[in-house]
Amino acid sequence: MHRHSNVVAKLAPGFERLPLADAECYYWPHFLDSVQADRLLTELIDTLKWQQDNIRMFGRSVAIPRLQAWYGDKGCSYTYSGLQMKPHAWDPLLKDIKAQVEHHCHQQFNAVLANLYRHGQDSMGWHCDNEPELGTKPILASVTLGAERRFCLRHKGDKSHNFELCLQHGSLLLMAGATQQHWLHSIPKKKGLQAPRINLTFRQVLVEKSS
Ligand SMILES: O=C(O)CCC(=O)C(=O)O
Ligand SMILES: [Mn+2]
Repeated sequence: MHRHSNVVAKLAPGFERLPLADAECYYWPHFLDSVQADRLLTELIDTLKWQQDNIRMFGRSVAIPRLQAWYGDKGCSYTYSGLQMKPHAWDPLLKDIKAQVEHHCHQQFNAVLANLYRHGQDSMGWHCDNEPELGTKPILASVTLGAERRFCLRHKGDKSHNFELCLQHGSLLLMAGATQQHWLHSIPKKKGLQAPRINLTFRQVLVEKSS
């Protein structure tokens, strides 16, 4: 193990590394041009199979504050907070973006979680993406479309150690290395915001041999 080497060795020049200890995160603000980003936002809002999911919290069923949709290769099921998601077959638009992301990140992905934040009251709480299906040191590529929202990061060991950035329309954020091991992330609510935002997190899910 080369402790200080980067997991993501070859990256397109548009990426800039975020100044985070114990993490490997890269941000590309203008990954998609604004024409493509505008078109994708409108089309994905209309065409993806958005659903309102509930999770169990303290023994009660609670509606999560956003809509979501899970797409991927056959067998790429995903479980989080007791919610098992079976993938929809790839949508052509998602497949296109996936190819673009893979090309620039030199990584392969077999599934994507699409989140629709309908307005500023939709959000995502503090979490890390460390589900067993993702393996150790998962690489996640996150494309943002629509309204700008704060993406907050907090170190698990030292809570005073935090960082945030504003994820722009058409941007790409890559999380790799030990990021999920050492950091939590969240999308807080934004007062007064009416405009929607879509986030697509491409993931490589380990497929069970038996499935
Ligand atoms: O909406 C975002 O930018 C974050 C989404 C996220 O963290 C996730 O889907 O796990
Ligand atoms: Mn996440």
